Amino acid sequence: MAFPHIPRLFLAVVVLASTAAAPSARAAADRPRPMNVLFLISDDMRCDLGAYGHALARTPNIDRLARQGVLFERAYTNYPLCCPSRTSMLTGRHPTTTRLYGNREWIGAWHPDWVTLPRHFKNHGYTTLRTGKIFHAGIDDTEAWHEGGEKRLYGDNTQPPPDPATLPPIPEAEELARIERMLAADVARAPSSDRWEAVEDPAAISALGDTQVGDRAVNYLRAHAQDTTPFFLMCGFSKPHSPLVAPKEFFDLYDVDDIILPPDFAARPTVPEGFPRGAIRPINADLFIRRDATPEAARAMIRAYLACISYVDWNVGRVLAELDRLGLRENTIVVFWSDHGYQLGEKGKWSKAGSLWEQGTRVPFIVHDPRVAGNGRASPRVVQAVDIYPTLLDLCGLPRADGIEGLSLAPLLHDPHAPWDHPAFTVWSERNRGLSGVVVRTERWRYAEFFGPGAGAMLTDPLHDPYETQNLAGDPRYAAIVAELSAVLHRYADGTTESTAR
Ligand SMILES: [Ca+2]
Repeated sequence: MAFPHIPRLFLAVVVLASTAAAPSARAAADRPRPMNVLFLISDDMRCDLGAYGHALARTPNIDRLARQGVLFERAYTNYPLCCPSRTSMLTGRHPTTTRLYGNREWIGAWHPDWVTLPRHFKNHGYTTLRTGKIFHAGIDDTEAWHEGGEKRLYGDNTQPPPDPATLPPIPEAEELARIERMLAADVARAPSSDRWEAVEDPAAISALGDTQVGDRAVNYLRAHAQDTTPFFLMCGFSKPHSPLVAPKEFFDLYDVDDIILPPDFAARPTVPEGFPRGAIRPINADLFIRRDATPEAARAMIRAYLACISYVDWNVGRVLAELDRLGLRENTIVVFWSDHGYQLGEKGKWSKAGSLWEQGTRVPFIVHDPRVAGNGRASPRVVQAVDIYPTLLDLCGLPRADGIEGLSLAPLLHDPHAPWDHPAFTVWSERNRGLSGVVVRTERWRYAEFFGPGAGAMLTDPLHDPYETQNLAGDPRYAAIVAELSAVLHRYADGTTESTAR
């Protein structure tokens, strides 16, 4: 059913209006005006938002959107890295199908017949508008947009990665030697993005990337508010991705002395006792790269991350304010989503890359469709990024594109507590040889397996152990849960995992 969520009153008005009209006019009147879509994306933002219960985060605009729409409490990325996550979401296919695991690949080179989300809307009469980071920096479905498409800089190699089943396993000794070389590398090679900065100069603030992304979104809304065709506007902010640069006013919202470090804070990446080595990469990928995090430096970095979140919130706020000012809210579906989560010092990790932990995989996800009955409520159900594509098609009454693997979340937008027995899956590939880790998330449990070097299993209890300090996978009391979730995990991942043969 395409519109299970349209209020009955609305349908009644349409029916009454149509009975008085001439047959040809009636056909047009029967058809509700297509909904616009405003899809707001944040980069590397975990659920440190007021709406998600964070004690310090100042995010009034996203919080307001959450009160207006449906907030998903358990939404997960399918891959904790920018381009693979976005490629999966924008093609409506799991990473086990895309097999795109890196930041320099363009899915269209491997699968020119796959229709991306913006292209599907373009093909069905929408004006498609892009501002900011959508697929990835240097990667774009250039032809999918009426305005804002950018030249691709990477990813025109048409060769997808080889089938992992055809590759020999990496010997453990070789893997350990690789890690040793990485750890011994020159610290000066850490990128300049490993830092924070509070910007004060007004001209510099105007020139910040996300300020410009928000300006462009506002300008698109003004230019297309009166169009007879609906718009599909994607707006991708790049914060709180490193470097943590934001206007000083957002740093001033936080006192560094209020920042409390996580209970499993460590100075450097640390595999907790009893967990598989593959669960934590030995070197951070975003912040504190090849350098220890002191408690003082860690608190300053977390404050900067929160400042960047408040800066994104401010940008989101002015785009939504323009939507309201133009009277577009009632016929626009607004989505807010982040491409993956992040670890801020938990287990010594400062990144998302390789994180199959709750902090790395859980994302903020809010949908406001003015027509649905669930608005103003939160959904505790487990949903995943691959569901976004089919959901938007369903809400907009567009046909389902071929090959789409996700599920429409329209039933949960209508009733956020409706039965929904679908786990979420997040995967990681360490060397682009197949999957080196998979986690399955149910409402009750998190269960992961790691393959190849550092292999092992972990079961954690997010209800009683939110920082995931106890691995229950080897505890006989949980053997039945492990067996059940392992079977679910392998049904999902079979044929794509790295060989564990020695
Ligand atoms: Ca990202």
